[in-house]
Amino acid sequence: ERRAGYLAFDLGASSGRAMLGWLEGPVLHMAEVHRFETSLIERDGHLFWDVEALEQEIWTGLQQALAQMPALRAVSVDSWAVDYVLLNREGRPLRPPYSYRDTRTRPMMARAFARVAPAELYARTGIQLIPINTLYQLLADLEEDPAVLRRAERLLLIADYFNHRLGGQPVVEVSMASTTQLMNVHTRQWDAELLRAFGLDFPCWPEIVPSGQVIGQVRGHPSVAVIASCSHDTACAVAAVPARPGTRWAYISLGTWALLGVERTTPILTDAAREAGFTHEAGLDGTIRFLKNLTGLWVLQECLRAWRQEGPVSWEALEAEARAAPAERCYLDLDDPYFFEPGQMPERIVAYCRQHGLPVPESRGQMVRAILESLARNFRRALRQLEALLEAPVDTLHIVGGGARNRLLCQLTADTCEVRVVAGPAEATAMGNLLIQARTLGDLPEGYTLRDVVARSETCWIYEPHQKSIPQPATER
Ligand code: LFR
Repeated sequence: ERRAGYLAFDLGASSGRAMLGWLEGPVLHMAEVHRFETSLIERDGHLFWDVEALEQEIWTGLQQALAQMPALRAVSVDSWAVDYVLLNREGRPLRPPYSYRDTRTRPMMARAFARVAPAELYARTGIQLIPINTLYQLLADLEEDPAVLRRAERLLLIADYFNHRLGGQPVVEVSMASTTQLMNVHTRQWDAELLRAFGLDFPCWPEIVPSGQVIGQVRGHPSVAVIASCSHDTACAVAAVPARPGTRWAYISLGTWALLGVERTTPILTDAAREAGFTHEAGLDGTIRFLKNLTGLWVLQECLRAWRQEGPVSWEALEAEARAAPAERCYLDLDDPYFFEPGQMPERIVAYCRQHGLPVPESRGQMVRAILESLARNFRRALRQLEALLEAPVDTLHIVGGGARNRLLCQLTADTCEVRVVAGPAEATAMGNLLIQARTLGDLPEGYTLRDVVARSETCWIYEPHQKSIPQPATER
């Protein structure tokens, strides 16, 4: 039995898990109590999330957590962004929510720009112009099924929906709200003029609440608070980057996506920033995540998924093979929409190489190498764009999220970007979620910031460019 603590649900595009956390002085301890798949449903050629199944898993996770920690103090859900659930008057979904990988939004950006010019949209929201945004999904709804929006009592984004199912108020937390591209970057409220301009001024828009707020109690467990930590997973991850004040640091939150950027207090709403695809997402304590969405481990995950259907695959063996494979034979533009949809990834890579006159990878190891090198090159391009926009160099690149465990990728990134990489925590998202809960309840020890606690709780690893030795720990413990 464990002492009092917090429960984070972290829902990712491929899996979700329930993580218990508790503090001993300035050190956060964690234990995973439940893990489950986040299943996509394919129906009539469209992709949906199975929120009913996810909710079941969340209640199961809660039971497991309570069994291990009866004195649980709070719970909070975080998830990927932009996707939303439309609720009827009884608070039930009007339909399963679409996945942002669904192709229905493809023509919608052009439609949107016919109503509001891209420069104006960016000036108001600060959000990058990419088709996954809630805005373009809603425009697709307006065309295909306008009645569903009129019937919707409420629109909640994924994590906010589950916080509500657990017992919290039906609100949207600000880090999540920003990703819709309908929140004003200055006021941090829904942009009423944009809603009108797009014909989206329905009564379904919920209140936007700040990060780190108690929004209710768990149904059936009134002693457990429901907290809106940061509903957006990337906001949790960046809140937990163990950066040292005074360094010029950037981060890559590296999971299915690679979110590369910096934390700021003021926006950079220039044409150059818009054209380079940098966004301004709302973060903890009024911060801004000035970052760019790059494809992360998605293509690799899809290859692994395909190979695992043929038999067991050991990542260790694959990584060793990739290390031994010849370097820099083929560059794949992983941000090409060609790689965006799920399925048949190894075959698609081969076809891509043929089409582009590139040497076709002859083994799984070679394919992994091509993917990782291509990622590192994309990181370099984005990092140089970032430095140009900031008019200042970056001296430390923090890699957080699952990708921090990928040693070959961390070293390739340091080499290719010519920058010191500090890798870890791999569990940044869960740590951010848990520590925002702890802070909300006033449980962080006196004199410690959230980032101080992360730095003391985790061993991170330093990769210098072109180093031949094994990575060194960067620990403050
Ligand atoms: C990462 C992430 C990104 C967001 C993408 C789609 O999990 O939340 O920040 O752009 O998923 O929602």
